[in-house]
Amino acid sequence: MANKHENSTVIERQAQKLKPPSMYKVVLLNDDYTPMEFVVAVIQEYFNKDRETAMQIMLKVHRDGKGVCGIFPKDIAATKVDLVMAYARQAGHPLQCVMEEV
Ligand code: TYC
Repeated sequence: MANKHENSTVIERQAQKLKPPSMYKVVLLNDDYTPMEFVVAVIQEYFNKDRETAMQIMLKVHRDGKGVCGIFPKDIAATKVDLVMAYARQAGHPLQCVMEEV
């Protein structure tokens, strides 16, 4: 902030107040129609999980209704959601993918 006083200008140091960017969980939701194998493939391909981890996440979603596939900065999370939703629609499945602020 510039502070004018008797022909002199003092530039005061701004307090450091930047927060680290918010992170977002990318979450898959359960439904009754999307094949388990499709969900496992999605988790492997879009979230870089091995087959065993992808199977565990899929089964957690199937049992509990939702499950976290990864945690990312906002723009990356939004892109993952868009890509997964587009892939599911193109394949004709009602799979839902959403993001939640951590
Ligand atoms: N419930 C689905 C079935 O029995 C499988 C499924 C798992 C669907 C995870 C969506 O996010 C999901 N075929």
